[in-house]
Amino acid sequence: MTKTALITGATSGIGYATANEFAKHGIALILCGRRQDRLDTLKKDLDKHCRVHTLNFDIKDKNAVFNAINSLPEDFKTIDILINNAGNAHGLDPIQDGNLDDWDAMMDSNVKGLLYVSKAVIPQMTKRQSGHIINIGSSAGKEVYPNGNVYCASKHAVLALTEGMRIDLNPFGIKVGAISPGLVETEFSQVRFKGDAIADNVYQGYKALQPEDIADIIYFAITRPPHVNIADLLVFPTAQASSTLVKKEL
Ligand code: 8X3
Repeated sequence: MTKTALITGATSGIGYATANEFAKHGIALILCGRRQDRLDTLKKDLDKHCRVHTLNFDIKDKNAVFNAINSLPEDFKTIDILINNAGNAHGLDPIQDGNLDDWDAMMDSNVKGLLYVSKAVIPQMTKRQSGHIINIGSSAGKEVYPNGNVYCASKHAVLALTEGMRIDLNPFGIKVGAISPGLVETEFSQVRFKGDAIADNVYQGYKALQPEDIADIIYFAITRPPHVNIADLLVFPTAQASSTLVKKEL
């Protein structure tokens, strides 16, 4: 039977690439994002491959999350796969200079938003005793780097929550895992540096991961046999050895 996947942050980057990858394989899609125009375009593009429903909300807004997910039409109500992808970095400052709004934005989306969406979806999975949750972590969830402080903390929290979910949902046969990418060339750095030209340097001088590389891995993870769960996967571009070591040719 065709599966249904809900993807947060589907309008760009890894979420967008994952939506396209899943669509190729006919998976029914619930695409969530803050930008209605992008959701509309995506729906138009993917409609020919699979059933698509869009939900326009900000995962930071608790009520909006529950209203949107509770409003799903009957034929999209059963969510087999949840991809908790939405999240961002804001700023790259030493802790003593950190901006409170940046901190709030990261904790509210990367940690609390992920929790709200999970809370809205998990009850139907426990009821059916099936489901698959993939949280998009980061290499920043595995190690802390200079000025990464709060972003790294938020991604460490994502990995802790992944473990917590896997433990608590174990009796229900629900798969839970995390995919943790290093440097992926997306709007990520534009957002982190608030449009500053410095963002352009992040992906220069080496071949960064592309969003499609991660989408490919996510599709691999969701297509393993029922007894196989990809619990935790760290993915770097070949040029990257750690958060602070990248072999660049400039
Ligand atoms: C994105 C990777 O190195 O910018 O999560 O933290 S990094």
